[in-house]
Amino acid sequence: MEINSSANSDLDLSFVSVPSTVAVPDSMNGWAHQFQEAMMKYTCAIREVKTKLEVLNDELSVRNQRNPIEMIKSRVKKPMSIIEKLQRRGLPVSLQSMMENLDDVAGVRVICSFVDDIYAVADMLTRQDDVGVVMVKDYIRHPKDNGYRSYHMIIEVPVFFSEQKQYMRVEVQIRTIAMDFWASLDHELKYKKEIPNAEEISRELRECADIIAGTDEKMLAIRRRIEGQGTRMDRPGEWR
Ligand code: 0O2
Repeated sequence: MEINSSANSDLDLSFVSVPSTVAVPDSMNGWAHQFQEAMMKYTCAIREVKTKLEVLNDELSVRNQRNPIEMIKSRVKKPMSIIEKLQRRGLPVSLQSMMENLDDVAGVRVICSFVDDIYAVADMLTRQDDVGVVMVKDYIRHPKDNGYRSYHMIIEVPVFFSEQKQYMRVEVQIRTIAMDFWASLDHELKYKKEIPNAEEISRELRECADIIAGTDEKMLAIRRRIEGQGTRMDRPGEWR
């Protein structure tokens, strides 16, 4: 009998994007220390959520011989993006304002193979009694006009620090590999200042988003047909 001692080996790919030194903008000088502490707390919240997801993935991969999660990425929002978002929303630029108003300072992105895995992971997370769901945006059933698809959740998790328990908000984005590929390219293009033929590119990206959605649907249907014939997919995509 073979026992997989490292059911979660695929998630070795996961990483937390936290810079070791954070460049603090001048406007934040007065509260640099508190800011650093807040970022540490958000990083801990990310770790809590990642552990929950890794546990779910381990359990399901042993039970179903299939990993629902391909990869987990995470990041704490960069100080300049925090300031930009607060200013764009006409909110005060302060630590308190950030903690009260921004739900995506801590972000976890979960990349799944199939669309049904997305809903299964979201459901399992929602059912955990220490997870509070603050908001859900289903951009898969209701894609954005530009074609963006992903399942977004704002959740609140308790984090136990030395002196107190603090509820921290984390944005969890769950999407398929294909949706992630599309969103990465879209994101990259958004940050390019001068794009020639921007309108045509947007139209083509929209077309790609629809093709990708169709492919995701087909892949799921194929998997279900294979499973329906009693053949279990033996860790698809695993490099053996
Ligand atoms: P980053 O660098 O990923 O953190 P907002 O648009 O942020 O003011 P809201 O309600 O927070 O308002 O936005 P929403 O719709 O919940 O989406 C927030 C995040 O989803 C974005 O974060 C992106 O990560 C992702 N997202 C949403 N729409 C798109 C899209 O059209 N294309 C791509 N590639 N990603 C999208 P940030 O803060 O924009 O950026």
